[in-house]
Amino acid sequence: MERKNSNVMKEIVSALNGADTVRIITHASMDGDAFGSSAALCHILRGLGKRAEILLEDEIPGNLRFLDRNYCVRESGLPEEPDLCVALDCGALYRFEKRVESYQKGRNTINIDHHEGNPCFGALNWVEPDAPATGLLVFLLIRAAGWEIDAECGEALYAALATDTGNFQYESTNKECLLAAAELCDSGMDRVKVATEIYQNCRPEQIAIEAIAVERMEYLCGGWASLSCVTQEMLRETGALMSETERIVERLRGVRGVELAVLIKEEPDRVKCSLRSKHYVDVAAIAASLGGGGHKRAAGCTMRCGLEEAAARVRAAIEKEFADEGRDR
Ligand SMILES: [Mn+2]
Repeated sequence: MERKNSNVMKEIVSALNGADTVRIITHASMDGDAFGSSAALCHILRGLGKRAEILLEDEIPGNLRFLDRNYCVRESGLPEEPDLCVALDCGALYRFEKRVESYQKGRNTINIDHHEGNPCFGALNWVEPDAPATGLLVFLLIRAAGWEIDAECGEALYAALATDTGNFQYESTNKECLLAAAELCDSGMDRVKVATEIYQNCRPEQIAIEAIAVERMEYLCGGWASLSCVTQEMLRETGALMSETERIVERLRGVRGVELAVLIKEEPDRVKCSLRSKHYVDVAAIAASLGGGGHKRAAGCTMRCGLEEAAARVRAAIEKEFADEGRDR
């Protein structure tokens, strides 16, 4: 497939080829695409004899730890100014706010991403909002460079594609992505292992908090929208971690008739909000109106206020969307 950004892809390949030290950064609260695409690139670069690391600011979610092969550091082991810093799957600098300085210390900086509205904060930017996952861009990059995809790289990229497409269900799942997944099956990776590690590997604490959130779910706008929350008290009560609440919003969207689903998450110092839509609502626009961003069918925002105030703002945004939507019909 001819890509509109094939020139920048070539420039990125030559920047990677020319670098000896590479710091990879992905967003905080990593998901499978963030960590899978980072692990794949780190593995490839180390295989090429380079010093590469993934610099983290928080924990790797339990169901993604199988992808880590000592790629991650919390204190950089590289020179303060590495040859190259690569941001993967980061729609904006605030997605890795504690490491912005480390990123900008790179002699050269690259930004590879698929979030709408990415402000192109790198020196070299490859941003494709139509791509279903950053993992697909990393796959295309590796293939264009002629680097070999072995089993370890294959499973990391497959994890990236599978998670960001909701197991190849979302409308972003295009033919190119399915062909890439098929090609990754030739890498020798164990596709079933990836699926069971990621999806059939929950701690009972996770199931417990999912149950409470589903029980507390409420319907808005006559069942057109669904809303629930995760509070600090629920985390204490169940022993679950915030990273174990990622699937809840998918459950909320899964209800027949629901177009828009929202999960409000109370963190110690702020409130985060995950938004999903099924067919047509542009949740990236709603998230943007609340100070966040993302994709048309999956987006998020962070609010510096209490849970009650955040919930009120979110409800107002949902009701406004429903009213506007009714006017269009
Ligand atoms: Mn992604």
